[in-house]
Amino acid sequence: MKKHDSPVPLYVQIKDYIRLNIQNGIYAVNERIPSERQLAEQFGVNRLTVSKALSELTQEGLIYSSVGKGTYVSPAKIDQALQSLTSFTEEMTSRGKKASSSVLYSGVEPANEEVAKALSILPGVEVVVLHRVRMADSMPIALEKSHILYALCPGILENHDFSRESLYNVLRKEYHLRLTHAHQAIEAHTAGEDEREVLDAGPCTPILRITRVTYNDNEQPIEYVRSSYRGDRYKFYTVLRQID
Ligand code: 16G
Repeated sequence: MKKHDSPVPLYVQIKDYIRLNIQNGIYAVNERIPSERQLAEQFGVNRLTVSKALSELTQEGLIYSSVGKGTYVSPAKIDQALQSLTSFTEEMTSRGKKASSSVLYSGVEPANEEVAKALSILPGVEVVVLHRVRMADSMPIALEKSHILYALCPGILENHDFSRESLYNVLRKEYHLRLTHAHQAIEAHTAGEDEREVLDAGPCTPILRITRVTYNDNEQPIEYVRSSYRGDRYKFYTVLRQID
């Protein structure tokens, strides 16, 4: 099975083997995979090599370990197509998951330089700030820090409970704001201290940091959001077509 003369390092071969077994359903979701010792015997390698393979697969979110109990196959990542402007609630609902949030902070503040630039306003102008941990079926998925020009949605924090309500829904239905398009950037990082704490992540957990500015049909910026998504639980995909 393993090829000692292959240019592909042994731990990578073991990773590929486990990944393939997961993809083919041979190792099923939430089921235990062979132990480090069994894999080491099967591949004729030392346990350190297997341990390296398992630790990288853990970081990639394919498997997880339970102390003293073994290593298990993770549930599939939640994936989001980068094509349409959707809210977290819409994304989760369309997958049959229940969206909820834990509100870490909410308030009205003067915009700092960064927020002012993103929203095309002057620093010091009042913005609504909302920090939420977003959850799918009670599992923490992302930390989102949203900023919206206060003048566009006065009273929003007093009248709504964003631990259960959708921000986009309120902005659209109550404040009649048309959210038509967004500019979004995605960068990879490992979890920082605040992300580790609120997302229940480890120091090596991959994080997708996203910044989004959402506009109305007059090109007016409506919201500026900085999010941190757990890269081991979430993935973004896009369809690419050849330009004629
Ligand atoms: C999504 C958006 C975020 C928006 C939120 C509203 C990304 C990366 N971000 O999470 O910008 O504020 O949805 O969600 O997709 P809500 O309507 O469920 O509160």
